[in-house]
Amino acid sequence: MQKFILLLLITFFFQNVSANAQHEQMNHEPTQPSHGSSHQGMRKQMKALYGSYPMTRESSGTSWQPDSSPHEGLHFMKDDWMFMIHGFANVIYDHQGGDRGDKKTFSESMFMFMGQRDFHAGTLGFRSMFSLDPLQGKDGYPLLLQTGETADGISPLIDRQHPHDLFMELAMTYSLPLSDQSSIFGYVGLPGEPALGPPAFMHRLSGMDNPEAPISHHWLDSTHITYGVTTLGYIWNNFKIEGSAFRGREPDEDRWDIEGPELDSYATRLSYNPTENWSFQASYGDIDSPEQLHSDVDTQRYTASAAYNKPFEHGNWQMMLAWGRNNNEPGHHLNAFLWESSIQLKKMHTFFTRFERTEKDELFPEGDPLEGEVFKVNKSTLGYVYDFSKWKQMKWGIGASYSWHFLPNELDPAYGKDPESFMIFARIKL
Ligand SMILES: [Cu+2]
Repeated sequence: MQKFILLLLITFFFQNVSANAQHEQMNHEPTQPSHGSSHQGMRKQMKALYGSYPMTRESSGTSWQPDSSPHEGLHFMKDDWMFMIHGFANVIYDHQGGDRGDKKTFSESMFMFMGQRDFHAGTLGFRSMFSLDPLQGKDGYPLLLQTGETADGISPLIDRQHPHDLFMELAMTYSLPLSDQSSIFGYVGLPGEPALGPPAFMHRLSGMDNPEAPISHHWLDSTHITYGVTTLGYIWNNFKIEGSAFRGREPDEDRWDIEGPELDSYATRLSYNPTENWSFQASYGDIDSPEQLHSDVDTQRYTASAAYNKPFEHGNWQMMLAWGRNNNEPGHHLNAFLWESSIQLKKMHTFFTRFERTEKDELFPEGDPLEGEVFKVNKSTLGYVYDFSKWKQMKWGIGASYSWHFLPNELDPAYGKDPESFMIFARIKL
């Protein structure tokens, strides 16, 4: 069964990569993604929240992605307001292999509702985002090598992905143009996303179709749900510099509530979109006691990422390369690298890959002889989604992903030799 799925994925992948290459050859001048003509008219009226650039540049929180990224979700106007809704729900069968593997069927979802209007000389906006992930139960879903957060407030989650909170973002924004090319903006969220890291994985096109959370999540974008965020930023042309004060502590195991804000941590980020297809960011965060179970440890986080998006006649390609480093004080200084890519063809086929290399020191629980040891672990994922029908803006699809884990030999007794995993899923996407 596993071999069969794998073979299917690989066949599809290579067939379409070659078909894709042919497309590119036939169209020397690749065109922009095709929006309907009514859409085009509307697009002119739609402004970005924080500055005078295409609204497709804006991703999660106050982060940027390449301008040429396709529109997501459904837009509509009412009086002076423009609204956007966007979301997905997956039902997933998860099979994680090896001695630490486990199985589970669960759902994963995200729903987003945003609005904006002109207000005095600037743009006022709100952003809200919800997830029914808490239905997964407090211990989330099995995911080999994943670490971070807790299910019970006593022991850490190991080889499991924590569920996201019901309230992922409730934020207000305001931006004021200073000239044609520049603006200042403010963002306040409870919860919200501070100016740290690349766009969160479920919001970047290169990562959103992959049902698995990255194992480098807590090196790159784990602050995307933070209870208490204030950000101030300045945009000049294709540059953005911003600073945040936020709560360092990650969300606790009660996933249904809103936690109290605090502003004990700081982050700053520089973003640059030199052309419509590229987006770069570098950021630094001084995070106060992020982990409930290691409350004496502070983390300095460095991240840098490059995202590339390329629309072509019948599809779109996006990829991202990212590096994250956690300097735990006291503790280890640990690096993570991620490369991911997603190709969509004819709005029907999506092929995605992700490669990660992460230094982990939390793979063994307290009391284990290997507790606190650092291991360099690698994971590669290949996946495919087929969206078989579309009703209005709603897409229905089925997909699968397959992952290989390449581990140092010292981990063999715990994990078995290089375990493999897969997920099969059905989804609705708006
Ligand atoms: Cu997360």
